[in-house]
Amino acid sequence: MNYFIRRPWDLPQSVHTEESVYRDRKQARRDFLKSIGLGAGGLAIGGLLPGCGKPTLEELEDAGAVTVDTAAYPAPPNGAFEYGREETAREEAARFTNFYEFTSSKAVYQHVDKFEPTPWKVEVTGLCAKPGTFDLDDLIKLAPLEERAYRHRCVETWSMCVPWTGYPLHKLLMAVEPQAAAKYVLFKTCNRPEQAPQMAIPRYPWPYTEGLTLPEAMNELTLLTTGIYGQPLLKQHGAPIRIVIPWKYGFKSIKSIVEIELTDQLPATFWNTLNPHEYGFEANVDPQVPHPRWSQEWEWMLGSRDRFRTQIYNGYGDWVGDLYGS
Ligand SMILES: Nc1nc2c(c(=O)[nH]1)N[C@H]1C(S)=C(S)[C@@H](COP(=O)(O)O)O[C@H]1N2
Ligand SMILES: [Mo]
Repeated sequence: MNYFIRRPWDLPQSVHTEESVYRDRKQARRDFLKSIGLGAGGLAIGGLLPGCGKPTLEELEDAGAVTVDTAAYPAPPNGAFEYGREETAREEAARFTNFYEFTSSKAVYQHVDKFEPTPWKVEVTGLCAKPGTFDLDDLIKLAPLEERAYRHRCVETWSMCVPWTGYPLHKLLMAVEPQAAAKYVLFKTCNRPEQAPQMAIPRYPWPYTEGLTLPEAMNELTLLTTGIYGQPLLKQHGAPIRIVIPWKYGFKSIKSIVEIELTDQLPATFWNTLNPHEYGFEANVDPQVPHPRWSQEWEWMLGSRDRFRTQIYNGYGDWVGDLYGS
């Protein structure tokens, strides 16, 4: 049997089509439905198209809210980071998310009701002197939380500018004392098919995994993240704890992690396992390396749909260029 597995880069047409063209097509579709006497039904169908019937911020936050201690929020901003463009509206970021454990659509907030991100533990294992299992509360206290204004670039060409709350992952890695043989860091998302509907579909290589080289994981930019917009992460953003790696395509920024393993083996990753011929392990943002099916030269912002030229390392070359000899 042939399965079609929808990946982050298998997009609804709206994403790759100029918005004006797309709107025209939508209007043409409505006109057509009207012409065949399906006007009202046509509107109902139209309501299912992306961009129609937007949920309110309150609805999005209600759907994704998590009961955790909010005493540490908002954390002080780290002045070293600026977007260089406008911040994405909170509701735009919260309604358009990628989280395949729940759905292949962007409306993840509609599918997270059963997800229980508390209590939560993260196990740190493998090639380190002090492996351990950390409760979320202990993890949050391991280093001071700060807020960082980061650009995020999805491999699908959308991008956003959001303030994350967290601390550099190197603080946790140093606490467990990596051994000399450790070359990579493997991250794993929780495995909860009873709470995350799409995890019950076995043709995907669950649980979602991602990986970095140890120097990438130790880089100052790699953020262990517990919050967004000055609040704990919503479920759809990867509550209660995720990694954010702003110079790599978004699929590297793995959500709702339960395990971090130091290893000497190149980690197998979720998307690479599904489709080895598309993006590789490194997945640095690079306008010169097209996706096999589209160019990466441009990106568009959630909400405003403003277009910008894609920057090498998503504009973070000063921070990470020396990892790659440039
Ligand atoms: N576990 C898990 N992590 C994930 C994903 C996912 O499907 N599952 N999607 C990735 C992709 S493709 C992107 S672009 C970012 C999106 O983060 P956001 O939804 O908070 O904007 O999460 C990444 N982390
Ligand atoms: Mo993505």
